[in-house]
Amino acid sequence: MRHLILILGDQLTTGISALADADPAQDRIVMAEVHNEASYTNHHRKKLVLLFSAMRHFAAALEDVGWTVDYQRYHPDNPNQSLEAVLDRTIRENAPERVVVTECGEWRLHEQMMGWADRLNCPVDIREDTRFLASKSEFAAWAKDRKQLRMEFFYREMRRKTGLLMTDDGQPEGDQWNFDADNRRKWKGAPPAPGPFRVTPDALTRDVIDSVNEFFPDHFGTTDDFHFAVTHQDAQGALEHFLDFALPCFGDYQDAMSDDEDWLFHSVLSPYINCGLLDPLAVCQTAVDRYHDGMAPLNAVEGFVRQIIGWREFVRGIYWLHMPAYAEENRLGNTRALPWFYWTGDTDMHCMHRAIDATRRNGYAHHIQRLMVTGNFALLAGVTPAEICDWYLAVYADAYDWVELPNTLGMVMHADGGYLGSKPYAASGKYIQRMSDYCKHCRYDVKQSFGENACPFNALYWHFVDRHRDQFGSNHRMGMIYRNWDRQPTERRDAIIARGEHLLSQLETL
Ligand code: FAD
Ligand code: DLZ
Ligand code: SF4
Repeated sequence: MRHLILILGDQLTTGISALADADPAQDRIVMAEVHNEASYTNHHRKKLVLLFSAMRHFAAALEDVGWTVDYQRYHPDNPNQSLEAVLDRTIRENAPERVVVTECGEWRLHEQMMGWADRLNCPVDIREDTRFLASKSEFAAWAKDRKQLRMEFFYREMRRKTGLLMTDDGQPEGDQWNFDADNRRKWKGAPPAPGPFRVTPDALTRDVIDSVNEFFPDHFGTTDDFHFAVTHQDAQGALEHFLDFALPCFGDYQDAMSDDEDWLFHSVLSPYINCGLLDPLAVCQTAVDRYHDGMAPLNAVEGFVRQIIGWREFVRGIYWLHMPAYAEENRLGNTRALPWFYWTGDTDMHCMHRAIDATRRNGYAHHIQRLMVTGNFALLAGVTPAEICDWYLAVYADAYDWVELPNTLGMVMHADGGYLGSKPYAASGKYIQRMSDYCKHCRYDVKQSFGENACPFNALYWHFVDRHRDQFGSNHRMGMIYRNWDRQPTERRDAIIARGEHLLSQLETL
């Protein structure tokens, strides 16, 4: 046999580089559901169902077109519970000339992969993941010699590189690179939000649901109402659903949150893009086509494209540029444990309860819930970055270390010194009130900063500002905030700080 081709659970596309020169007559594919991948974090049960079912459907599709696929279904009694052990067995059985694999998305597995050739006594060809616009080395070259790495400038490079939303004479469409300032409307129930694309689970998916419930009873979240796409065709359906019903409003309500709607006008495409069911560039191209066809406004399409060719590529670049030291960063010196209500949703803070409860039910929360509610609270409360990072890695169907870590440790926790934002995204309850209707349903009073019923975000916000004066006092983007704080009467500041101290001493009870 010539090549043994390993396809990982988040590489489910025939476009993957490991298959580039593959030949079904000479090569064999191996795919495996293994304990080590399924339990390196407390993966949401919907994520396990999504990946195992999508892997099984993909393997079946490969077999339909003539491939031999050596596929291991998950069972706790399987003797080989790591990808390396499965490879070891298949190498012994097939004696391939070499193993071929596309580079993976996590440092943890990457380190293991680097030792495979020696330990398995077989050459291993690790290929670049060409699903990304910027390779690791391209990003490193862009970053080299720059004093500051800013997403906005990297994004412009990616716009030029792809030609997306660029005019024939090389200018950004609409004479502006970024329409973020237009994308901050509160949503008051109209226009109606479409809800996500839903697929009724087929027999194979139902089988996976039963296995996940049987073998992963302690994992976070529920498999109830599983409706994710698990095939390329259905993921394409999800993309079209988004383009038809949500994209036109994506920009306007990008930062909005609602007590009634879990998904608003977000695409809910990250679970598919990240595991290979959708191609990121093709997704962007179809959105841009909608703009050119007059079906979606520029602020929506530009905002959407920026998230994918800008933020998504940028965070991956930061990850590989700085790992493994990146995961250890804790520049604000946080030491607090993650409150237990992150796992249960059992808190009186209504915004937190709703964001965590949606996460538990759906394996999904949209960006503003992740950033400005659960993330913001962890930042203000001074939670240890490693603990909050592990939570985000566990609870979302789209979570992989390369994208979760920079978003959490960098964007939310500002623990890396500021690669993902020149100032922390810290906010008081006022922001949450402005962008949502959560506060109307809350036992806390968003207008108060101290006293028993005062919104915890308010005192924690000022406590954060005050305790980090050394880090942020000279940041010109925070000058106004410090001036506002310093202008407040001493008694008021003392009362707020005392309330903050009190809250920090009993986070679990909020
Ligand atoms: P939309 O709002 O519809 O955006 C469109 C697409 O843009 C997404 O599908 C995604 O591919 C991309 N995108 C948007 N924002 C980002 C971003 N900041 N970084 C990378 N890609 C982005 N995204 C993940 O894919 N996996 C994660 O593990 C993850 N963890 C996060 C943790 C925190 C603390 C925060 C603040 C954000 C995280 N994000 C993560 C980014 C973002 O929240 C999700 O990509 C988005 O909510 C997915 O939902 P959607 O597909 O409806 O996105
Ligand atoms: C996330 C995940 C899970 C839950 N299970 C598997 C698995 O059983 N087999 C597999 O090949 N991949 C799985 N994955 C995806 C891998 O963890 C992913 O490839 C690495 O984390 C690198 O991104
Ligand atoms: Fe959240 Fe505070 Fe509003 Fe309650 S009052 S929903 S805790 S921001």
